[in-house]
Amino acid sequence: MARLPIIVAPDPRLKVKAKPVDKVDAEIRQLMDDMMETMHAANGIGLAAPQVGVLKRVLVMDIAHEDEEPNPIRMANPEIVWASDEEELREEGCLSLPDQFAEVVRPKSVRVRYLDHENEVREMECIGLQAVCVQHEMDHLEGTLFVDRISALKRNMILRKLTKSRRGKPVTV
Ligand code: GNR
Ligand code: NI
Repeated sequence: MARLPIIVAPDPRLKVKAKPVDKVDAEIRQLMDDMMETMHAANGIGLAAPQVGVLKRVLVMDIAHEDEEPNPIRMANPEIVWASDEEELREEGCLSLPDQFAEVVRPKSVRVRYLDHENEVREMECIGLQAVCVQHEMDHLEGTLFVDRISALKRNMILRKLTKSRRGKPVTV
């Protein structure tokens, strides 16, 4: 297991569409495990491979609280096969946009088809925070950040803050 550096916006690697995996083999399983460790260490509830510089359609999630049993979920090539018409507004954050938050509208629940860590096809219905999280992570696989789903005014405020806070610090690769 290894912790991987998380890329912070603005960075061109966060804007690229990630490529599907052929199959979930030992290498992808290792990536999933490293991402899970990285996510837990950063106190995140989700992490997509592009955030650690790997442009593959892989994500991990765990929305369990610290005082609950962990519920780690690993997905490759996720697809939304159904989304509710009903939408919900929720505040989102992102490990690639540290300390920035905004309200985003998304379908309230979604059904996702994916390959699990054993390369088995699975489906999972996500509601509440898990629905928000899986859609947020799948956006990363398209090169989309939550700020791309809010007004240009709010987006530019957030991106300006991040550029400022980065000034004078070395760029992490
Ligand atoms: O840790 C995270 N919390 C979070 C809160 C609300 C909506 C989405 C998220 S995902 C985020 C981790 C992250 O950046 N995943 O890509
Ligand atoms: Ni994110």
